[in-house]
Amino acid sequence: MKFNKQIIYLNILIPSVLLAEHQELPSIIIEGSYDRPGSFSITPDSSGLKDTASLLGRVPGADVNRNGPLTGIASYRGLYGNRINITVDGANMKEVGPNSMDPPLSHIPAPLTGALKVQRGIAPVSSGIDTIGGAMVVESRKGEFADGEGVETNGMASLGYSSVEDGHYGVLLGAVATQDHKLYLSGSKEKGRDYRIKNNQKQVPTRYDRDAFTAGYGYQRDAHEFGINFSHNDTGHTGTPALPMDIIYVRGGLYDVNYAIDLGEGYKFKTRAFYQSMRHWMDNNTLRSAMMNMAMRTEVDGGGADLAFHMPVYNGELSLGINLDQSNHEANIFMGAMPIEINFFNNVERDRYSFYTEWNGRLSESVALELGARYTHTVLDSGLVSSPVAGQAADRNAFNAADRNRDFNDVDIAAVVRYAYSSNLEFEIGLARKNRAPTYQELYLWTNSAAAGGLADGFTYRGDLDLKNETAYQFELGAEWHNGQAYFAPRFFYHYIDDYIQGMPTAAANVLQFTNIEAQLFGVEIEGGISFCENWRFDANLNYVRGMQLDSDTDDEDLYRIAPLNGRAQLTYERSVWMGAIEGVFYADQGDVAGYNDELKTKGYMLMNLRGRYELVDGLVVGTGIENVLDEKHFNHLGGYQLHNRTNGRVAMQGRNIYATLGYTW
Ligand SMILES: [Cu+2]
Repeated sequence: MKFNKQIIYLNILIPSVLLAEHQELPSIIIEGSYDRPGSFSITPDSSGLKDTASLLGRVPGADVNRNGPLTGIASYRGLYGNRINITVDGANMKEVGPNSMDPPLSHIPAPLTGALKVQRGIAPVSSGIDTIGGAMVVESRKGEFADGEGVETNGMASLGYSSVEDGHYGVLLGAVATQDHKLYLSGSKEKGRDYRIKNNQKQVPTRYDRDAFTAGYGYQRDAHEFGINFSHNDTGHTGTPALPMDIIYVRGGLYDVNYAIDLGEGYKFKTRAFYQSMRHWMDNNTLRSAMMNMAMRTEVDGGGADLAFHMPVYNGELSLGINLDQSNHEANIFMGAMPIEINFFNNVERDRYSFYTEWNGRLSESVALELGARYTHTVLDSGLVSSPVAGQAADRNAFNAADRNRDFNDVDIAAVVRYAYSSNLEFEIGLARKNRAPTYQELYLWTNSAAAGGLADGFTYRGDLDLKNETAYQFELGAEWHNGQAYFAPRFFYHYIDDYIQGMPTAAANVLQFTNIEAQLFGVEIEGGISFCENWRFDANLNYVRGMQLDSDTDDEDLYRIAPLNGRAQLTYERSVWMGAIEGVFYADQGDVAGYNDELKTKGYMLMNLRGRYELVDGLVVGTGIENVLDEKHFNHLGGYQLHNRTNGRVAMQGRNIYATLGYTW
C-alpha cells in the first residue's frame, strides 16, 4: 500500500486522469487524501472562470463568500477569511483592504493560476501559521524548463468571452528556457460590465477591470533549485455590491525569492523570503450613488521569511521550520463634499514569529502517521488615530489613551493517522488543537465601522482590545473506498472552538462588537463516482456543515454565513480530442441563520450547466459552455446583501451565461 502524500485533482473538465508532473494545465489539487481512480483536474482557461476563488465551489467542503466579481473570500467547512492560511507563490498574502476587497485568491487571475491546492481535513502544522480553518496554496504559472539540450521556448495564450457580463479576457505567457534556466513573462487583461440576472435585469455594481503581470527566473541544477518571482496586480474600477464601497484601484506587487538544496540521503534545506506592497482606493460614489460621499485610501506593506530543514528519521521524514511574517497597515477615510479626513488605522502592525516540527512517516506497512507541533508568537500594535468628527471624539480619546500593544501565544498540535485496511479501502482519523490570534480589525476598530474583514452583513463593527485568541479542538474521520471503476469517500468532522471571535449586539442599534464566544462546527462531505461504457463517467458530491454558538443565552445559536446543504453531480462523455459534460448544482434552503446580525434566510435552488472542450490540433483547445441554462434568478446564501443593506435583499446570482475560450499551449 502506497502512502505517499496524495493529491486529488478535482474537476469539471478532464476526468479520470491524474495529471503528470509536467502537465501544464491549471488544476485544483486537494492534498492529504489518497490517490484514487476518480480524481479530477480543472482547466480554468477553458471553463471561462476568471476568478481563482470560483474553483473552490468544486472542492468538497469549500465555498466562497462572494462580495464582488473579483472579491471571493475562501470558506472551508464554515470557517473563512483570516482563519484560512492562504499562500500565493509561497507568501502569506496580506489584504490591503480592511474590508477584504482583495482577498488572497484575487491576486493571481484564474488563467495565470498554475494550481490551487486545498489541504483537506486537518491542515498539517507545516502548512503555515493560523491554519485553524485550513490551508490553501496558489501557485502562478511560471513556464517550464526545457526537456532537451539547447534553448527552447514554451508558453501559453488564451482568450475568452462570456455573455452574461459582456466580459472578455486575454492572457499571454512566454518562457525562454534551457534544462537549467528559465526566464518567463506573462500579462493578462480582464474586463466586464455589470452582469445580467434574468430578463436583462442587471446586478449593480458588478463590473470589473483587472490587469496582471508576472515575471521571473528559475534555476535548477543537480541538487540546487533557485527562483525569483514578481507578480503585479492592477485592479481598476470593480464593484463589490455586498460592501458599502467599491474598488477604485488595488495596485501592487509581490516579490519572492526561494532556494532549495538537496543535501543527499534525505537531507534537504529550503528557504524563502517575500515582500509585498499594495495601495488601494475605494469609494461609494463612482460605481454607485450615495447620500454622502465617502472614500478610503489604504496601504499594506508586508514581508516574511521561511526556513525549513528536512531529514530522515525512523521510516519517515522529520521537518523543522521557522516562519517570520509581518505586515503594516494604514487607512484614511475622506467624508463629505469638502472632505474631512480621518486617520482610521495608523501604523498598525501585526508580526508573527513561529517555529514548528513535524514527522511524516510510516509506523507499519499499513499505518501512516503525520504528527506536528507549532508555536507562534503574535504581536500587534497600533499608532494614534485622529478624527475631527465630533461624534467620534470619545471613542478616539479612549482608544488613544489605551495600551494598544498586544501579544498572543499560539500552540498548534496536529496528529493524523491513515490506515490501509486493504488495497481498496483506507481510513483516516485526525485530532488537532489550533490557535488563531485576532486580526487587527478585531482588535483595533476603535469606533464602529463596516470595514470588518468582508463580513458584509449590513452591520458596523467595533473591535475589542481585550480579545483572547481562538482555541479549536478538531476531530476528523474519513474513509475511502475505490476499485478500478468507482470510488466512494465520506468524511466527517467536528470542531469545538473556545473563544471563537464573532460580533455581538451592543447598546447601539446596528453596531456589533467583536466578542469571544464558544462555538462548535460539524459536518460531512461525501464524494462518489463511477466510470462506465468506456467513455462515460458520473461524479457527485454532497456537503453539509452546521455551526452553532454554545454559550448563547437566547435561541439564536447559529453561526453566520454557513453554506446550506449542497451538492453537485456531473455526467461526462469523453473521447480523445473532445469531451462534453452536463453538471447539476443544488443548494438547499438555509434556515439555520445567525440571530445576532439578523441574517436573512435563503431559498434553495438548482442550476444546470453544460460544458464542452475540443482539441482542434495539438495544443489548441476550444472550450465552450452554458451556465445557468434555464436562466433562473437565484440567491447565494454566502453572497451578502445589495449595497450592504439587508432591506435591499441579497445580491442576485448571474443569469444564463454562454462562454467560449480559445487556448494554445506550446
Ligand atoms: Cu476597499
